Amino acid sequence: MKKQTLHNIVTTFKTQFASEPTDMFFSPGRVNLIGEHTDYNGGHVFPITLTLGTYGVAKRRDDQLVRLYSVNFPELGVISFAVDDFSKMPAHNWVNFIKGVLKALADLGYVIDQGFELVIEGDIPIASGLSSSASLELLIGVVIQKLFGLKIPRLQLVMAGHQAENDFIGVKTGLMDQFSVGFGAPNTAIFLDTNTLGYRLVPVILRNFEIIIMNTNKPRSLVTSKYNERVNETQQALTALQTELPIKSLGDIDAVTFEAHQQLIKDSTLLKRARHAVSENQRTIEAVKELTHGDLVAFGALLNASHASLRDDYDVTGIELDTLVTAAQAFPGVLGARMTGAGFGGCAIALVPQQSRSRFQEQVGARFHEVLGYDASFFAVQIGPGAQWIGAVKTL
Ligand code: GAF
Repeated sequence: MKKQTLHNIVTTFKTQFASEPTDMFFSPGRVNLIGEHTDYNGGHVFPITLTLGTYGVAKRRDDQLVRLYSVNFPELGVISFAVDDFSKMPAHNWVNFIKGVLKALADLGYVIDQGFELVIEGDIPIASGLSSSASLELLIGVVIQKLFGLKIPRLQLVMAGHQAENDFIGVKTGLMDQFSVGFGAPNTAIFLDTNTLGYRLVPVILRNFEIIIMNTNKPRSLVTSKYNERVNETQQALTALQTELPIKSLGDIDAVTFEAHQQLIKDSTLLKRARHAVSENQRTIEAVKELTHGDLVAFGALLNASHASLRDDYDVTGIELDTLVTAAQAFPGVLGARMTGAGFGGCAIALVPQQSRSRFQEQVGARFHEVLGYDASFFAVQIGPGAQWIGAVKTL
């Protein structure tokens, strides 16, 4: 935990609200190792939670007012609203995620009839595919739980975040991000079956390799419409397959069954989208096996295959991500690289020999600059805990 950030937001809280916060919270970002665009298709995902995330300090109020301030958006100042005001205000930016979760919790029957004050500060690059939004959604979940003494099962907090994203914000995402932020644990990845919600924590042992996140620094424009388009396309492909197969999702079939029935999907674009969803699900299951057996070479090859499928069949990469991934894959000793998250900009990951970190960044960074004319950024992954109450402010 970053003590400096906590000290900073406690001080900001005192300045903005002229009182002391009582409790401190942290909620991480996530990076998905493999299993991309499978979570709304009933497939598997394999994310890890980062030590980067969103910090918050909060205090309950005696009236019904909610007052919020983000160090990342000082230009918005303090935003206030009644705790039962669920109106979406586009100009309020990050606050809509909070309102969405408050509404979802109210829909679940949790009565929150008192307000609170909250200051947050995040160190996840925003709109970079590292789930700054799920981080915020789960942060407010743990804040509410603690401040109002509510016993909310973790899965309900996850569902509330998911509902906020889907119904309030309007991106028809799967459950991966909120689930990962809610259930993440240090040094492990979450192997989640989005069909059953069964999951297993898998130790991430990379020996003398490390995962480097490569940020294109390209804000993900049009991500909502393009993302929802992919959701729609895979649903149409599923409907075509269901005319002969008794399946509920694309995650229910393997590659062999898919090939045997693919002629049911007449449209060539829909066929490619479905092929990605089915093959990526298989790769994810394989990748977890390989990582568990310690075969990092095979694991890395699956990362490469995942990127190719996201580029060629799912069409969610683009020149920025492809440039980074191609340069990373060509770097001596790198075992694999792929885009991560929704795509259309954002971040990629690479499995890099530890001793090559700085040369890797220099070389891949130089290639990116040469092609795109601006800089990418790089950082090594550390796998941290899920969303949590850190403690009372007086213990800081
Ligand atoms: C975004 C979504 F929020 C996730 O649910 C997932 O679909 C991901 O894109 C792509 O794998 O992060």
